[in-house]
Amino acid sequence: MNASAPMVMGILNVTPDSFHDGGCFVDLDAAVRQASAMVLGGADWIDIGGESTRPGAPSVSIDDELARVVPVIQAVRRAHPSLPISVDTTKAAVARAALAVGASAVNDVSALADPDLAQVVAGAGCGLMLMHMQGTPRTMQRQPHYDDVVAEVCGFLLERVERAERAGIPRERLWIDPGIGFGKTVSHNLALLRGLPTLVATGLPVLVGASRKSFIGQVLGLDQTQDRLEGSLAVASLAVFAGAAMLRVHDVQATRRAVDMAWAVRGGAA
Ligand code: PMM
Repeated sequence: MNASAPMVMGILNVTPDSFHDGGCFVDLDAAVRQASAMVLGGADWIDIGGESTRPGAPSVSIDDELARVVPVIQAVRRAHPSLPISVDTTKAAVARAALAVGASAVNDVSALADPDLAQVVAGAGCGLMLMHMQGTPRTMQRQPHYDDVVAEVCGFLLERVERAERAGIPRERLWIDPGIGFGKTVSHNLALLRGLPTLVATGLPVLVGASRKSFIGQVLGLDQTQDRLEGSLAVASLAVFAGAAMLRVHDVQATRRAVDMAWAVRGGAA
């Protein structure tokens, strides 16, 4: 069980096409202002990404991704010298450049699909978030299938944890994430949220990213991502109750309050 209150990771997508905030923070000043607002709202981490992973999204070249994320990480680091910053990338070259300008961890939604990424993380001595995905963003929502979604996602993540450890990344620097919305139907997502205690029981810190995702829209009948705050807060609160260690969210201040309240009801780590 976590010893301290769960953390809140604020999302900063510097992409033209992310599903909720695409295009909002492409400008450098706007990105830094948003990071500062999230810190003020109670963010423990800021996750900076330059490649949209929404279903069907086209892939982005290394050069384009570097041009998007490196200046933003540099500027956010300058404004917040001790803020934990993760770079949301699947590419070793992008991770290397991001770490060189001040990122503190790599958030890899492909969980080491790039064989060089583990070496980069091991060499930098930084943290690594490993997320489960079935397929690729281009194909993942076509016909996701599992016999036992919780067992399969947990087994996959433990295999990737082993791969990371073999590459020289100590377990203490790893996070696992069920990958809500990545190759999952609504019922797979709900089953994974109900099954979070299975992931928590691994002893690894569990990161959950459900903020404003489409399964919330499908459950509540809300097409617009702008209308999904309450659903997101409900999921965040329940994830905290189940033992999640960090929530990756768009709405930092609201989530911070929901998380702290859920944590108090849970009785802290007790
Ligand atoms: N979701 C998105 C992107 N990166 N990283 C982790 N670890 N977990 C997630 O659930 C996750 C992620 C997609 O959402 P976005 O477009 O809002 O960034």
